[in-house]
Amino acid sequence: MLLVVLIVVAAVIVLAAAGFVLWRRRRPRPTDVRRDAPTVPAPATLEGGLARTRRALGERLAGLFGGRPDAAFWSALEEALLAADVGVAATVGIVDRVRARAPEDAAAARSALRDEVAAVFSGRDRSLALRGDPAVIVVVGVNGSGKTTTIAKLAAQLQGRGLPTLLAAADTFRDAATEQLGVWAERLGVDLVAGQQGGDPAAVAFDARQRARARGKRVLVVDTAGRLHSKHNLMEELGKVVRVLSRDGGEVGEVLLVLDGTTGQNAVAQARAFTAAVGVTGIVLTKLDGTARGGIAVAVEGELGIPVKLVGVGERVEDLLPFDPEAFVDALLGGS
Ligand SMILES: Nc1nc2c(ncn2[C@@H]2O[C@H](COP(=O)(O)OP(=O)(O)OP(=O)(O)O)[C@@H](O)[C@H]2O)c(=O)[nH]1
Ligand SMILES: [Mg+2]
Repeated sequence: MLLVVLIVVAAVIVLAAAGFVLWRRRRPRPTDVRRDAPTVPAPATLEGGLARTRRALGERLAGLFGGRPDAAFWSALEEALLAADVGVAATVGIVDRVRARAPEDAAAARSALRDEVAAVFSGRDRSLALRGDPAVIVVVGVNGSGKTTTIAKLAAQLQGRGLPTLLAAADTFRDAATEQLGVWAERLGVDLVAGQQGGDPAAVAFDARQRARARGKRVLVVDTAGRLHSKHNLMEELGKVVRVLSRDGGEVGEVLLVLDGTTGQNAVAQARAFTAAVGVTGIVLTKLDGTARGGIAVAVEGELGIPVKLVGVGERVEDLLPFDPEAFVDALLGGS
């Protein structure tokens, strides 16, 4: 009897061991898992974001810079810059200055062009002004330009720099605007203050600043409702938001205007109107990834003298980059 029990126990042990070995063999090894896993998304780059613009402009310029800088060359260069949305005023100015240098050949013209485009961006501070307690950033722009998405990206960067940030959902106009920012806030682990639908955006912003102070936040970022730059009363409402935040020992360090990079020359008109109404301190150019006309950065900064501070090159939270003029000119025209 004892012998039978021993045989059964031994058989169970052998079977269990065989089963374990088989199970280990079938289980994917860590290396297999890594090979099958989706690849980590590549970090966003200005060069990547401007790929379409570079292709379109590059094609035109490549043909051009093979020849001599004669009259046909100068008008073709103007056309190429206009097609990339550099704008009439900036294009005429740049081409005149390149021409005045009397380049002897196409290579010299190309290098002069690079210098003159870079000169449009020179001498401006592109860092975010984070003065005040808390530092206040008000984000404005027309409908759908990318304000809320930019705010989410920006909040992630600020918190990543160790600056506790509070978001104010002062878009009390559009249905679901607060929810949209709320989803981002939850995903990023950033605090949010919201008001009532249809409420006064200036009151929401003021209340948010009190709470930011009470909670020891370093930065308050205020989302506002998209508005047509030609609607006087809506621009007035925005003026009130900025005025209220400047009271009571407060200061608005940045009014960031978000411009959709695919809009074309209308972006310049938007920049003019928002600057007149609320004193824009910096431009965020979004959706550069979706356009072959990234030259709009030259038009806006060249005509208004307001620094482009950030660029959006995609919909992911990491797709917001500081605007680096040198990298921009290289990406636009190819390295010299
Ligand atoms: N491809 C691309 N899409 C972007 C970028 N920035 C924003 N978007 C998209 O643009 C659309 C509008 O973005 P929102 O952030 O809602 O724009 P908004 O200005 O807050 O819109 P309103 O509040 O309605 O005025 C969304 O689908 C975003 O994902 C960008 O840099 N690249
Ligand atoms: Mg929005």
